[in-house]
Amino acid sequence: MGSSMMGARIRRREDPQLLRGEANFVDDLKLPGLLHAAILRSPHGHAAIKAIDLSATRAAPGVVDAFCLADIWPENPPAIPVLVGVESMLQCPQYPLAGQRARYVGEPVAIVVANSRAEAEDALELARVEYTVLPAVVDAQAALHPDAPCLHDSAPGNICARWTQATGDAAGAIAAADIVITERFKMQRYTAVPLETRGILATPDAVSGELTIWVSGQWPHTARGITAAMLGLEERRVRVIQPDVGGGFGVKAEIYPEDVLIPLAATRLGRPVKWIEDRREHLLGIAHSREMTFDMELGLRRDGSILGLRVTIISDHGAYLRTLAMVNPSLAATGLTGPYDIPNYSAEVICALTNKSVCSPYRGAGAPEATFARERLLDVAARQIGMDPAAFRLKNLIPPEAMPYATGLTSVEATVVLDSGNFPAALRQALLLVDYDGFRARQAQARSEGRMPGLGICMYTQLAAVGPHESAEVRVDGQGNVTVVSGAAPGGQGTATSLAQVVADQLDVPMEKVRVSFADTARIPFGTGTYASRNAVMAGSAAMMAAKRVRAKAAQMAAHLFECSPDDIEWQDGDARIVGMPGKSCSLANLAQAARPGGSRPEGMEPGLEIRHYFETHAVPFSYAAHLAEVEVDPATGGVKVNRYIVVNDCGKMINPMLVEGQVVGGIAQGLGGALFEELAYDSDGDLLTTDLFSYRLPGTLDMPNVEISHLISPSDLNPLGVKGVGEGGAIGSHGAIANAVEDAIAHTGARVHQTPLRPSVVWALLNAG
Ligand code: SMO
Repeated sequence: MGSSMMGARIRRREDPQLLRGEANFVDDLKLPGLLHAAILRSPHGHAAIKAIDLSATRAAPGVVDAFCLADIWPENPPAIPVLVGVESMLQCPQYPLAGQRARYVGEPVAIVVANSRAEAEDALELARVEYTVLPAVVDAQAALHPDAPCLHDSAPGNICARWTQATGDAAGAIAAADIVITERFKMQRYTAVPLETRGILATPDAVSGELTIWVSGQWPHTARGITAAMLGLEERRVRVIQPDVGGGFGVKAEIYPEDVLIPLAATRLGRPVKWIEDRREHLLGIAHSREMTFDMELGLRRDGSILGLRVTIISDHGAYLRTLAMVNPSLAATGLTGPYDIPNYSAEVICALTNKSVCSPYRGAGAPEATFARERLLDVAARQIGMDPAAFRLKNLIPPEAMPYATGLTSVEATVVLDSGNFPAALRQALLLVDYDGFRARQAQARSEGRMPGLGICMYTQLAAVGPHESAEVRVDGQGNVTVVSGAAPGGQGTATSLAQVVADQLDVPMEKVRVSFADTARIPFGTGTYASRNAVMAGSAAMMAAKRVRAKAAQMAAHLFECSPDDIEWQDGDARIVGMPGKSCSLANLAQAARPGGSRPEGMEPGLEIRHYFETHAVPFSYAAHLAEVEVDPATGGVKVNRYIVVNDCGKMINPMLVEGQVVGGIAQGLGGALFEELAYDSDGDLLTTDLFSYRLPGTLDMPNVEISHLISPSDLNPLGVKGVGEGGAIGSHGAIANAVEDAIAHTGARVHQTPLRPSVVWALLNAG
């Protein structure tokens, strides 16, 4: 197209509003008569609830309502449904409020609604709950012990799911191997911590009978369906709107108890009710993630070729299974082979229940964990056979001529077929950029001076965008303005900018003419939402196809006006004209006016220059990257400084490389936080120790290296844009790169890295263990 906005580094149209503080987050919405909710939460990791007395709470100043589970549902309360499960999964549902048992600290037990949040919180203090404290189990391995306290009668032994994911014959390959490497790696529990916590505002309309919900979420259409079903409402009378969202990262896609409680309270009271999660509640109750242990056996030939990999994954699920229950373990089990040719593979997945907050997807959803474990294992293996870790990887990466490469694995989201790419080329380019050989010389020199630099390599593949569909409506009005309504529901990643680019490009109009709106169930009947790095691929393709069809319709309209064949229509600067007749042209605005209802159109043409398109697919593109981290460990303190970070990224074609790079850098910041600092730590009673941002250490700008990014472009054949998702990638490659770099820095002392986070105290202990 003439305007060629595809691939342009265009600044985000979202930013001026955000920078000026003019964006509208849930908490910015003010409605007359607004009430505020506060949630009473279990102070115990595991306790039987004997009685709840809310009489003093209800009598407190400003209080208009207070209820517990039995007040609303004396029996058969609705459970939060599991949308992504596996066959072996047992029922361990969470209800909107704890009934007879509380299973994690922070679990909602009752709700108070008052004229102000302060009054609601004060009234909570007057609630009397009689608990009998039960023994808690907070460690997944301990939970699997026969004597461990059992969380759910429905899940004996605290195993809520257990299955095997396999291709080829891993046991046979390992038995036949020259060398077998056996290791255990563990990633800690941590989470996304978006700048904006969760929040929800619900308001009923007595006249229309409609319930409107504003929520800081990721998938309004799904949230509408679940809320309506759990509350017994007609779906058509529930409208879910997602205003500006300050980061979702997966954790806001989960359906939480508050997502049901607030609409329920609003419906009971006939008034708007709002709840904004505070930071303590956030750390207690937001989806936790990443906590997995990998017991791995790798079988090698003496020449360094990988014959087989056998793994047991223990996934710590926390106390319940909610909507996205099996995403993380499934994506970990099907992501472990990554970009490598590992024909014989078997993973046993054991999902353990513990008295901790519920685990769910967070940026990468199982892939960061699996990538960390695999890339650590590969470094261990290379060291053991005396091979350079880069050469070892190059030997085992899937060669470009083997693409597309079917792994033989199928996750809960899609079949794992690596669609396109050149993995060895990405690694070679990264090694060149870091001056790999030069680094080894510099490292030897630095070591002789008592310093400890290290370089780590990590390769990953990412299941990048899932279907089954996304929607877009493109409309041109009589002024030539273009409106795009998308089923996507972004959380700050610049989707409005990229969709505007796609549509402006197709229609050959200036970007300013294109307005993008989304995340409102009343504006478009079907929408999927934001997760799995899917917006550019799914929402982008839907918008592109809708715009393409609008343009085709406009050409037919022009042919009708000019009394020629649509084949004789060409476009110049957004105007239609007859081929070879420069004098005769018609603007998009005029074509939209001509196409209005009541006008003259070609026979059979629907009125209006507007198209709704559903892009439907079950095939999934895979993006990938090589990450290289150069660190320096301080031998005195164990502190790790990441000095250089190189990414060779391939996400197919790019709509806007600046947005892609922003996503990569942001993902690396979250991965670096997990690799080095962040942890949701519990004590043995199930008390969360990290309930504020002093004890939960987030990475800051001073922790971040300057990330050097270059791109390979292997277009995807699976969508008309040729793009692949990239939003999660930065967070997938960083733990492995940084952990491998840390071990590379300290390996000469005999120290080995088996888990994250690599806080100074941890690294210091590794250095001083001997
Ligand atoms: S962790 Mo995600 O929103 O697939």
